[in-house]
Amino acid sequence: MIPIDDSPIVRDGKSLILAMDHGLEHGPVDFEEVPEKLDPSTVFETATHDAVSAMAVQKGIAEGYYPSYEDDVNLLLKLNGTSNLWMGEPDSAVNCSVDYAAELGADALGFTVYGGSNHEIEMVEEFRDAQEKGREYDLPMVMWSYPRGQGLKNDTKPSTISYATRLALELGADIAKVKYPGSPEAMAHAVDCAGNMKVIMSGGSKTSDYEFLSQVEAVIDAGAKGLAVGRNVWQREDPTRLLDALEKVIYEEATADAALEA
Ligand code: FBP
Repeated sequence: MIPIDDSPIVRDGKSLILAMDHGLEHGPVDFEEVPEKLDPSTVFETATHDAVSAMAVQKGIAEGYYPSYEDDVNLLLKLNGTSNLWMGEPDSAVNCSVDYAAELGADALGFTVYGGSNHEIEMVEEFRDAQEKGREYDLPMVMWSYPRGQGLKNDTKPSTISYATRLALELGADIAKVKYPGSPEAMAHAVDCAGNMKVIMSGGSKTSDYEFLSQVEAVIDAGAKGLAVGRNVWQREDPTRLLDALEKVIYEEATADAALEA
């Protein structure tokens, strides 16, 4: 296992990863209400906030924009991804090699595994290659551990999320990013199932400041080590205000109320 606490993508044992791979995963629809965010530079600017420990992007965005931000932003290169145009059983094409991610200046790697998909076997084999190659560069691996497919589509039930964290531990992830399983108790169990591997919560679609911060507070209380978030930050008119509050809730373990009052 990589000494993950020494990684630049971890601050005081926690991480706040700003994700912006939505143009591939969901399509331009996620930018309809914030068309200015179609320009990736605007989100890289947001990622310069101290609360953000890494920005997760696909290869093309890294190639085109990261050179201007490499002094101020840590790069998490997402190695696979798939579009919403794909209608088949959940799968994710490997779009970037570990060698090329390292060449682009990556500080960490990201990889989706859809446990339960008909493509699980191939995805896990691809994950194996990326994880082992990443070890040669000391690049930590963040698994987007999203069981889905067949009878499991978009499943967030507690037993599934616990399986997602355990699967990530056993396959050699350094951090597992999972959906919220519906309650702090369920998140605490998912964290227990992960052993000494860090679990972070996936952001989800935009909610109110209070609702979102309260959920983050609850998962931090449950032992999660942070967040990988996209829309809940960059779809906001003032992402900095929310990042100021997230910094308090995640790294200082403040309550949502206290973070919003400050
Ligand atoms: P959000 O916080 O906006 O949900 O982003 C996190 C993320 O994992 C992104 O990296 C990715 O584009 C998206 O969610 C995928 O979510 P889903 O597969 O559920 O549509």
